[in-house]
Amino acid sequence: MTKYQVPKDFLWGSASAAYQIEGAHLEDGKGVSNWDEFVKIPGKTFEGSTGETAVDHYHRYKEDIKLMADMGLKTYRFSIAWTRIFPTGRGEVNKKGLEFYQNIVDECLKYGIEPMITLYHWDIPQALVDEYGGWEGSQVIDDFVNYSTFLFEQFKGKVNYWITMNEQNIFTSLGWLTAMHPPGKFDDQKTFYQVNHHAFLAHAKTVIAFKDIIPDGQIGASFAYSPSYALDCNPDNAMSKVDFDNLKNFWWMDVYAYGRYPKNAMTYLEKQGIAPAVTKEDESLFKKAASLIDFMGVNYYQTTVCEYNDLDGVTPYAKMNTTGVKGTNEQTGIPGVYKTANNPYLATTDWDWTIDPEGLRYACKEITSRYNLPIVISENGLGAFDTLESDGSIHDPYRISFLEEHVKEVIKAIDEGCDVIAYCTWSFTDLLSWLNGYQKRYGFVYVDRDEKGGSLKRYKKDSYYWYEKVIETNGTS
Ligand code: BGP
Repeated sequence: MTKYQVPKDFLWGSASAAYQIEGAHLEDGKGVSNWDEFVKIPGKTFEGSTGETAVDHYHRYKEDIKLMADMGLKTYRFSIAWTRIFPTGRGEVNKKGLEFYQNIVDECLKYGIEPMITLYHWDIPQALVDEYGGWEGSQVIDDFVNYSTFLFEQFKGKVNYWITMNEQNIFTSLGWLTAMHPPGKFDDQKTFYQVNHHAFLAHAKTVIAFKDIIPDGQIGASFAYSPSYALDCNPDNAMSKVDFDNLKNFWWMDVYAYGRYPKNAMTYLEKQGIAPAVTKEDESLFKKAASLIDFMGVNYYQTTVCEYNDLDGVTPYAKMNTTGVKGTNEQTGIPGVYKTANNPYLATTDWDWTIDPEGLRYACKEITSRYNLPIVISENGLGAFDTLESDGSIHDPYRISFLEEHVKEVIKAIDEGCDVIAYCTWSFTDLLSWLNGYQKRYGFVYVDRDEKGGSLKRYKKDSYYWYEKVIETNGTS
């Protein structure tokens, strides 16, 4: 593929999340999560799609992991549903739930696949939401640490790679600003920042506890990183990029990696009266955790173009294209700070996401120069409509070329000094897209189902064979 060298032990992988893949939403003692409840609200998901059955990974995990093994996958990133372990958030362990994840880990290890566990991929026990508002209550910090340390004890010696939070920036923005994720709150900025502060503390205390239990293990958080470009060299537009980065990127990454909030962003929030309350003890926990993390997890899908926003009415609450009808996304922004713009140089997907492979190298270089940390690319992929042919084949050249271009940029980033240790595509099998239903497909393996259901039979797409070759040749073909 390229002349650059990928380290021998590079982790070529794929990722998933419990609610999007497992199904069996109330089976074997599992408790109710915020998502189990949220999807019942009419109009919240695409055509009312839910993860009740999802793609039935709960019952078909052996078949799915065998497909991974046949492909040669080096790592499988998956999340644990908190409600399978502690159905109401804490207390007695649900043995069957724990057994399910033990089986997944053992199945991976059997084939030499490195398991990579995400502790929180957006499904909090509903009981904790009812009790103290979930992430809104500071009690969540100890409950999360209790849940995480229990898992560290269970899996030490078997699982080396751990991710505390998946896309804290996304689940909090969609949950407390745009009302598109649970708890479905709109424009609640003060709570948004407080919720984030709780999540940062939960992350920090978890990282500190981890190092006591699995000192040789690797831990980090996965951030949805959308690197930004200024629209042009107009100083107002250039400044809007700086402000965007401080408020929308570094607000999270600086806490993970430096253990502090970016000062300019904090000053802005203080002026708005929406800054979180930060104690001296919080600051020292952040600092300690930042000194202990092993990598920055990056979920990369697209870049953002920033333009100065002269109070023209573009708000953070723009409509998102959740239907796959091109051209239905609205620009977003913060009045007086920035607004987003289309990138005239780049094509977009059917869901209006810009396709920017070079942006991934840009992300890696920015992280390397700013934080000098190893990088786990924990998600990257193309959501598309796929067609199952009558002979059982799925021809997805668009996915192959999307991934190929991104992989090339990862390899170039390595060549330019970035310590990228893993690349996980989103996703291995098709699965539920939170807001876009089952029609938006990401997998190497097609699952025969739509919003209403289906046979759930698995079929290899052309991209499956392409990635198999990439892994086999360690990125050289
Ligand atoms: C990330 C999430 C994943 C996954 C992916 C694709 O934000 O971590 O869970 O959903 O994006 O997004 P979508 O399903 O909206 O296309």
